[in-house]
Amino acid sequence: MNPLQEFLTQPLSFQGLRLIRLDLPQKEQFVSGIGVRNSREALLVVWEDADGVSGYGECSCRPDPYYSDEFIDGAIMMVQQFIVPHLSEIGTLGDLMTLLGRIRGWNFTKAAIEMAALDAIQKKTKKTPLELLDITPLTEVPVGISLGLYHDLEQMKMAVSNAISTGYRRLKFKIAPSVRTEFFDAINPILVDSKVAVGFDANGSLTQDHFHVLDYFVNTYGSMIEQPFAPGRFDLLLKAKKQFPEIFVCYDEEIKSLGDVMKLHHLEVLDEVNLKPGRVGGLLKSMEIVSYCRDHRIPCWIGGMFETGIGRIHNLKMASYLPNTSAHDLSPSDRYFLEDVVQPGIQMNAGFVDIQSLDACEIQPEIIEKYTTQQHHYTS
Ligand code: OSB
Ligand code: MG
Repeated sequence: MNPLQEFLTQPLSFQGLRLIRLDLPQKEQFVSGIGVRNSREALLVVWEDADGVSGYGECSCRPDPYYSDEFIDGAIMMVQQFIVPHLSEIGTLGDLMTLLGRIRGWNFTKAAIEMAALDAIQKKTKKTPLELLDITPLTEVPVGISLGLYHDLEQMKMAVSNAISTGYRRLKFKIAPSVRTEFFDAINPILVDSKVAVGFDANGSLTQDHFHVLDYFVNTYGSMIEQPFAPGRFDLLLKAKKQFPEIFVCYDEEIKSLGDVMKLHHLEVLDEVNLKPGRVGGLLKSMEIVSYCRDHRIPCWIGGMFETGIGRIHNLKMASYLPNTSAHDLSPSDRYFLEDVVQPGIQMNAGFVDIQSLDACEIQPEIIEKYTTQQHHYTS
């Protein structure tokens, strides 16, 4: 039996499943090609096993379908109608993976259930499938920040100098057709001086009419451009690669499976992967992508969805198994929320999160309760 097959035989019992919807106030408004956000609606999943152990997961899709086709109300309905009715039949982790594997799509939802179940297993056995990657994990994970679109230059300058002085290893700027390139002309000296790595994320907002935007960022910075076009527009990717041979393209929304990674790789348009474990259906699926990227020397880093501390800690642990990455979009808690659901919040020191320090971050039921807007409990 291969090691993963063996891991799937781990016993997993089902007693109850809780879905908890929260609305967490953000520290600051965040604007991107997707929309404007002032608070993070989040969906927590708690797996309760027959021995009274609770595993925590998070479904990190947005409340609306503007990043992916999943959205929170849909996720709740998916769990209620197609997952909960079968949970009593589960005896092993493999049984759960079979149940989830039958469902097409709904990756964030499936990932959250898997995350909660794996958390329960880890609490009992101290085992994580990540160990099967045969990689010595990092003790400190390098972190980058994702900065929104700015409509005020002074505000943008302030955000950039704060991010640099906080120690972030990479600054990723949201871009869109409406982006003010003259703002970038103005901050360029600050970026050059700081020598910090930069990247640009269009969230799929550019079309054939916006090649001048690409031209500006490729020629000014020669840096990574994340998801320039809508997923599936390989024609535009091929055209951009031809027109700007030095362009370095990273994919986010485009990649929902290992097959998507392979297709882009075979098309020779894949320079880098932003891996969001939720977007590809969970940790086990992410591990296949991590292995493929390692075998083919494709840079791969972990992206974020403004998760609460619960999802972010799981993502940071995954990131520790990517030893050659310059930065992940996994900022500390105080970057996002007035109050995170884990306390102390996730801390960053000089641009790194210490993995061991995460053991001190405890889930706070009273903070969860304070921000809960909706709750469901299903029992066997
Ligand atoms: O495109 O990476 C993205 C957040 C929500 C949806 C899409 C994206 C993002 C981010 C957030 O950029 C990064 C983070 O969590 O720090
Ligand atoms: Mg992105």
